[in-house]
Amino acid sequence: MPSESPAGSEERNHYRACNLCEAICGLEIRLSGDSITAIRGDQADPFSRGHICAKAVALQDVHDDPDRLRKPLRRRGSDYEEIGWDEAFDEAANRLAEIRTKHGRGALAVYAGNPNVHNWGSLIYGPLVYKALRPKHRYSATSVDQLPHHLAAYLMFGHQLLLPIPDIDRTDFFLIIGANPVVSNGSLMTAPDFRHRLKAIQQRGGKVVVLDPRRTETAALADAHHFVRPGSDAGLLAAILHTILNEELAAPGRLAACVDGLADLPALMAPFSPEAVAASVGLDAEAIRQLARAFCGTDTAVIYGRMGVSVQAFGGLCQWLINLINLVSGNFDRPGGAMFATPAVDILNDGNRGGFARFHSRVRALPEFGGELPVATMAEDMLAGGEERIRALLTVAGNPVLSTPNGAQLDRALAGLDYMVSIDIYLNETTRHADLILPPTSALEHDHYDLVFHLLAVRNTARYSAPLFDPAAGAKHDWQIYLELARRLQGGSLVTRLKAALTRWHMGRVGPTGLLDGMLRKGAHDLDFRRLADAEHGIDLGPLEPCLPERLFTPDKRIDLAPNAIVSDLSRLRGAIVESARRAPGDLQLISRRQPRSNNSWMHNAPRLVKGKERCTLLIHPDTARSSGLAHGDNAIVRSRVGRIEAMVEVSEDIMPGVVSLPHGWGHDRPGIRLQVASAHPGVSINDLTDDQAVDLLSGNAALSAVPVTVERAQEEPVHG
Ligand SMILES: Nc1nc2c(c(=O)[nH]1)N[C@H]1C(S)=C(S)[C@@H](COP(=O)(O)OP(=O)(O)OC[C@H]3O[C@@H](n4cnc5c(=O)[nH]c(N)nc54)[C@H](O)[C@@H]3O)O[C@H]1N2
Ligand SMILES: Nc1nc2c(c(=O)[nH]1)N[C@H]1C(S)=C(S)[C@@H](COP(=O)(O)OP(=O)(O)OC[C@H]3O[C@@H](n4cnc5c(=O)[nH]c(N)nc54)[C@H](O)[C@@H]3O)O[C@H]1N2
Ligand code: SF4
Ligand SMILES: [Mo]
Repeated sequence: MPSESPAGSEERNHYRACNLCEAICGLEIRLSGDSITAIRGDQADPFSRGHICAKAVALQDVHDDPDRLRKPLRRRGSDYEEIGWDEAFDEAANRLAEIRTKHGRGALAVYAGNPNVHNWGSLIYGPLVYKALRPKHRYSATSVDQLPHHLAAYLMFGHQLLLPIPDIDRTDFFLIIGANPVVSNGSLMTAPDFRHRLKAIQQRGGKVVVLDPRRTETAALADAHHFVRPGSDAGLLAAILHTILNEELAAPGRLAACVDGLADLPALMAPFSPEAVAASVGLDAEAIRQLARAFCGTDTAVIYGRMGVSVQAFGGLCQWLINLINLVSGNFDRPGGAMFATPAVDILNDGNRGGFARFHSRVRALPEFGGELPVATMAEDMLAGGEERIRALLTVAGNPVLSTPNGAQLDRALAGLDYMVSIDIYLNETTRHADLILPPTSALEHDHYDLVFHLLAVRNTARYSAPLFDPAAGAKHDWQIYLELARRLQGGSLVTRLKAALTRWHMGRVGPTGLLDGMLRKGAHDLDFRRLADAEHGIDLGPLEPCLPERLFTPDKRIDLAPNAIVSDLSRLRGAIVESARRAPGDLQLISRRQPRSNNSWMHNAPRLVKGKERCTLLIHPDTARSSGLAHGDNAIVRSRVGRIEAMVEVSEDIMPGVVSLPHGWGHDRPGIRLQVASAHPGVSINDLTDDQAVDLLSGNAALSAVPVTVERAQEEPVHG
């Protein structure tokens, strides 16, 4: 209930879901008049139960940020001028259409970044622009992230979004490989308050085991942690499966009746005995066997792997093997194993099911997935001459200069484009190359429903967030920007244009809010907009439930355990295991890390999140530091095939010898950006070291992990620190 404060301004609470990460925590935002006085966890949210992290308060900082763009900006020479919306829409559409007419669709590209997935306006209305513009080159942050998960899901279950979620609230054995949910708050596993969920596993007598080249914040809470060599996981996972099959621990249960290829697995795994992979992984064969036995010896168990086993040279094989281990051990579509959510709005039926290798990238011929090309090829497809060279780019909520491999090369490529438009709230490392920036409203100025994360959640829940503030005068939501651009860009026959106009008219009239009611009514939980909106803390819809084979999207409702495209990649893995034996003891590998007060590249302009000691440090084991002539606090030069950076050394036993780690999302020292706070805490970009040529050849995902680097002591004093 609103109450009067002593000053007389009305005090009230507003409840909403946080849109910053996949945990979608419920927030209680305290207001006095129109000012936010506190942001806390919403204790009454049935899913997040009051949990929030340090980033939530920065929603206010972003909203109030004087650097956040509020009007369209047009470049004039090296500066920008504010212009009106209509002029901006006309100019953007005219220039893009002009380039399309002159050079064809091959000259156009779109890059969509991560916050799109956290913004339902973008998710629903973005496709209108893509359809109207019809760029030949589409990219997104997916191919520096979870692409292998989609590939495995598409080839095995028939839909790229039918992603298995670890049922952590009921499992007895949680095996985590290449993920750090205590810091990331979970990914492709929406699990707010992960820390307590992990502790609950232990309190009911279960075990948590972490496999990671760093003893992470998650590993520190686990029952066991093993260091594994970066990039060696596919071999390790294959050896676990090998053990399960060889020791007759397999028990796929009910699902045996709807899988194909089970009988092929022993032969496929034969080359990957624990002995064959042990040296490359850095774990002895007996330890690998024990892991497999412990996994199968528990009532319920689930293995879950994220970024560390996705953004690497064998990401596709890793995600396939993870699914197989869960399936073959009988921990699939069963409480305590890997399951599927039943969201109140099911985007699977209408969504893009996937599609693989129907066309290829221009220079390197890497395969598309779901209509998108691997972003590791974007810069070369701008730089290399010839037909279909990319000349114009639209970026939406993305910062690929900092987030994609060989960012410095992309930086140069963007500078050479004929035209670039960005839909973004900041003038940052990427958008500084735009001729035009179209800034949408802040997250607190629009309403929200998580179309994606309820689908990826460890429990079925639903939550609608009303807008907190009215949009600033003249401001436009992301979805309104898309509608305006789509209207101006739509081509095709008269019939196509009329159909598109009708769709836009309807979608423009009702907005995402108006579409939600219909989506809820079609869903499995028989909800409607009113009921959902009235439940301001969200609605609990119960635990995950078994749903196979009905939920499968394969035409025969069967799971393909051994898709040809994936199986044929096993020979590349065999080669890499042999090759790894030739690695010299002094060879170093670089990996990334996430930090509690960072959110990819775009929240370093929030003063509360960047204050304190330098965080963009190079983590290195004491033995490696010694043999490299480095000491704690030194400034180190790190070199890779593509670049060189300098960072302060942080010596730590928590990282594997021979491995070094830098956080990602930093590097705010590029000229021309308008991020006052971030510029004062620039750090360096790890993606000036990661290699655009290093990809998972199967999926096309960037291999951001296990980058070969050298380190040495810089002569000068540290630049940051
Ligand atoms: N080396 C290395 N690289 C990585 C990773 C790593 O672990 N290591 N992680 C990868 C992963 S998982 C991801 S998801 C990518 C992220 O890659 P990107 O999505 O390219 O980068 P972000 O840093 O998320 O940038 C988001 C952009 O969206 C803008 N923005 C924020 N909110 C909104 C909004 O509501 N509307 C609009 N229009 N714009 C908005 C921000 O200003 C910013 O420019 O980075 C990847 N890169
Ligand atoms: N605080 C915070 N939270 C975030 C984000 C953020 O930037 N900051 N970003 C959000 C986004 S977009 C995403 S996708 C999620 C990601 O969520 P996670 O995947 O949980 O996060 P990461 O920290 O990237 O975890 C990857 C782990 O893999 C390890 N690793 C690296 N290379 C290898 C390898 O070769 N093998 C193995 N086994 N492990 C390896 C790393 O040491 C790290 O611990 O986090 C989300 N949440
Ligand atoms: S964990 Fe994620 S969703 Fe929860 S408060 Fe932090 S940033 Fe927001
Ligand atoms: Mo991500």
